[in-house]
Amino acid sequence: MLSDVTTPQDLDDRFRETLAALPAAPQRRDLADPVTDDAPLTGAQLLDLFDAQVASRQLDLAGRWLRSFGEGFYTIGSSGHEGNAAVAAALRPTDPALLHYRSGAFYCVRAAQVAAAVPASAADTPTPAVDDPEPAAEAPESASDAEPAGSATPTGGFGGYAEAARDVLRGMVASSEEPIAGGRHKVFGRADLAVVPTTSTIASHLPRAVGMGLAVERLRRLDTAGRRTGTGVRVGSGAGAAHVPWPPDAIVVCSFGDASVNHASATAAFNTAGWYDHAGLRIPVLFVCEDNGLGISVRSPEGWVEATLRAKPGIRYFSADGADPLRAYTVAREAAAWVRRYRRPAVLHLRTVRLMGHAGADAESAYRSPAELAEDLDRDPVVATARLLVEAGVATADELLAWYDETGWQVRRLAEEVLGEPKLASAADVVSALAPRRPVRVARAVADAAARASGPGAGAREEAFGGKPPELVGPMTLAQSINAALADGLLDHPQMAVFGEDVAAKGGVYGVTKGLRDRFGAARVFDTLLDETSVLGLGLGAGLAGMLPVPEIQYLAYLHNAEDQLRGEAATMQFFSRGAFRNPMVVRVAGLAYQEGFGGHFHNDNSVAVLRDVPGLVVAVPARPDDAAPMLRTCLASAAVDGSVCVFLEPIALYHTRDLYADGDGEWLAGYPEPGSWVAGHVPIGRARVYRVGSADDLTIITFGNGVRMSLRAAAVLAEEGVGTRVVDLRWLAPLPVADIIRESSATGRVLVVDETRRSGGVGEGVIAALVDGGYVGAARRVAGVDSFVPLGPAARHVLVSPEAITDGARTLLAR
Ligand SMILES: Cc1ncc(C[n+]2csc(CCOP(=O)(O)OP(=O)(O)O)c2C)c(N)n1
Repeated sequence: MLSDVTTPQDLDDRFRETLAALPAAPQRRDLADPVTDDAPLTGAQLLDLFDAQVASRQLDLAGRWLRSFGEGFYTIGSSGHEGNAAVAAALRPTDPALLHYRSGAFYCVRAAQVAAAVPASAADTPTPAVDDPEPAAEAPESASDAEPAGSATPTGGFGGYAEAARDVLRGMVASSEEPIAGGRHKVFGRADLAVVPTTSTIASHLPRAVGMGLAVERLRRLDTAGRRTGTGVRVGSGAGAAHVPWPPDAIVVCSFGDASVNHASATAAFNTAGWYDHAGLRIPVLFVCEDNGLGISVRSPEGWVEATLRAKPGIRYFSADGADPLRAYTVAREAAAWVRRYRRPAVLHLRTVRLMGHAGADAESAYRSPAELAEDLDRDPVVATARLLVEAGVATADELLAWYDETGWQVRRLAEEVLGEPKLASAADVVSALAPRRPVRVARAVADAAARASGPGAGAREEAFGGKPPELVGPMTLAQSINAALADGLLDHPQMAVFGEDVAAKGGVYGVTKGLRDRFGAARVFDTLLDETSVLGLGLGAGLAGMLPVPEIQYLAYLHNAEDQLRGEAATMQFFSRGAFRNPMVVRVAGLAYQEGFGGHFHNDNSVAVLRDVPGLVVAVPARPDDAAPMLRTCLASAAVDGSVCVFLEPIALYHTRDLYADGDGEWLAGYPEPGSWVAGHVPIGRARVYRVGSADDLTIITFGNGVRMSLRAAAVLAEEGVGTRVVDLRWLAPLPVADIIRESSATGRVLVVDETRRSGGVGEGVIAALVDGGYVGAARRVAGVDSFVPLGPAARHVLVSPEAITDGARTLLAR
């Protein structure tokens, strides 16, 4: 009897009752024959899809069972969505997939495909969609119309799914042996399956999928000289070479729910895919919307999902009912073939139901009627596949039920096995995968880059700089130095690309990227559309595909509306994949205040709190031109070597600053180091710079960014009063140079923290905390920005740290 909540028992009972009542077919059908006369699948292939669906269903039931005695920690399941098995079967196992948490059957099929290493099938025949429109662009010649693909070919019963089931169960019990996240989260992911883990944040993986599509296509086009290795492709040579993990004609697939369609990240991704398509760029992404009509308890208004998905410019719409496996397979195959052939984005709208609620603790009765729940049960896709198999004479109901029970038994046996496996045992275990740091290798990479720049790459370098390398140009500003270092980076890393709003044609709002497009071409230096979520998403996907992305966020204030792409996506990739996947990137951000006479808060934003607490993120703030170039080199090397995600926060107000103490002194300019001195001038992550003024014995000022220049000026005033100061430029806000902070503070016993960010949540809080934690026992004070947004015009001075506040703070400290 159905209760007003669909329980695992209800689902199981209904399955048995329905199957038991199915009339037997008059005769058996040969497994090698199509299921019906015009079916795209043989009996064996459909049986195999059924097996994957049953495995997924039994995993959901096992998840609830594990939870019931406190051994399982995750009950969001795929029940009702098992139609997605047909989508997996329509793709190649080498197509990178970013999966919704309800794509369990997809995952099972993919794992079985790879386990069986199926050689060939009908799954990917080149036929374009039946109602294929005229292609708007050339169909790429190498779209491998006759390539083999994974399929629903039988994989040998549950054995084909045992590995997938074990993976999923390990995720549920948070086993440290889970293959991708190692117990850090329950995700679908495995590098050998080309399944990239996604987070639980709705739709946040979609901008990345678009970025992957862009990168896959771009690298396919670069792969002109047949430089393939294995299933992937190697592009470039030397240290900058990228191993692209997917074949050149791969397409990217990402799945998500119907409510997710409305999320800003999703709309950003659809828009960006459409925008590029409109502009003639190819993005081979298949969006799969698994539409169960609900987002937890909120209904998608009738017809809305179809209306909105159909209306996405540049994205071709396909739809199918997940409870009709043959049709779902046919349409998924058409959609995949269309994307693969034309390298253009499409969306597959897969109608599903949701069985057993949103998750284990969800009491559906609060918002759904018993009649509605019963209707969903009638559309159970696993029952639908079983019905088809029985009606076609492929199997009897008894055989399917026996198989269902056998699978259930095997899944629970595996569950019992894995629940005894070790969990992550310590904080060190948990963070071990977060963000590897190998400073010696990074230093070596910088040395190698220097050797190339002065050796084999010297000619290309000279040419790229128009015959005059930057070290011969004379003293440079911060902006010029960053520009030259970007050029050196582009020369040394063939996979590096610089992109963002206005970076190419204009060369950046402040001219920092000026001339780079002319020198390195529009494929490597390009303008993006105006959407920071997508700018970062492009970086995320490009990094994953083997590129070295250097996206620019035009102003710090505008990073905040896209911040999840950095925090939730970029910074977690190694954490949730134990380094199997990485998204190296160096995000350049123009920021901080003190732009005299320009803008208010939005162009003078001084909030970095949101970056400082992102685990593993590197945050660099170069204050001087002679730090900017080596720090940028370090960030690029660290991204290449360790997959680091770096934010390179550039103080706008210092971009074009020339003088330090007096007009015309040119003391804020610096020459660009020639490659021969890059090793000696290497700046490791987390090392500060110390300026000694006078005796340097009386006071330590700890600061960064604009504070460095103001503090040096203040130190000069104090020197006239006989006070010796050491000014410590942190250079790195994350990780903070703790050892340098403690050492330089202890040397004087008096510390003034000059923090241009806000008093609350600002950098100074971290410095003071580091002093306390490090056992510093001297005096300390802090001057910091007021807890306010920065107002327009001269009023800004009321809330920002001033040179006077620094000297006043210093005198108060010295008077103690
Ligand atoms: C950005 C974000 N906001 C809220 C949530 C909480 N949440 C988890 S699942 C969910 C509903 C998603 O519905 P849908 O996209 O239709 O997928 P379904 O669960 O129905 O398959 C919500 C709101 C989240 N995970 N991420």
